[in-house]
Amino acid sequence: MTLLSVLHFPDKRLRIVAKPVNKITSEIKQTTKDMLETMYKEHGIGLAAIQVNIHKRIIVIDVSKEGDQPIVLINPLITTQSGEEESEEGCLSVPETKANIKRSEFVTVQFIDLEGKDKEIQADGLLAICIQHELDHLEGRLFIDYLSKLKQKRIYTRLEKNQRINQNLKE
Ligand code: GNR
Ligand code: NI
Repeated sequence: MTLLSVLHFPDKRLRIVAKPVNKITSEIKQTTKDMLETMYKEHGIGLAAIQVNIHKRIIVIDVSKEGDQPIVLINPLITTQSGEEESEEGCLSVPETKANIKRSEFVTVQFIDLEGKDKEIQADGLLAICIQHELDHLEGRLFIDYLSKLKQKRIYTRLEKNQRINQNLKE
């Protein structure tokens, strides 16, 4: 078991477009375990591999109250979406920031599971929102990209300093 460290905006590595997984190797399985452990430890409901500096199309999600219903999605693709709803989002990669974001209300997502089998989930509510938030990460997108330039600038100014301090601590 390994806790992974989560990249924080404005780290440019959060903008890298993730590559598909070709084969479910033991390394991929280990990565998903480490991601789940990291997500639970950070009290997140989802985590995309890019957030832990792994640029592959892997997502883990658990929106259950007890945190006992992990979902692993590999190479996920939204095939249908409908409706619209706005809700408050946060992101482990954008600390201390919340914003209302409009998303589709219902989504269907196709993916492969850890056995390499094709799967499909139909989601609504928080799961649907989380799936869309995580799929954005795979394209190098963050929820704050939907905000006005002014709001983005304020968030940047607030977080850029921390990022610099953290960088210096590592060196
Ligand atoms: O923990 C998280 N909570 C959350 C709340 C509303 C909408 C999306 C999310 S995902 C976020 C974890 C995270 O950053 N995943 O990428
Ligand atoms: Ni996020």
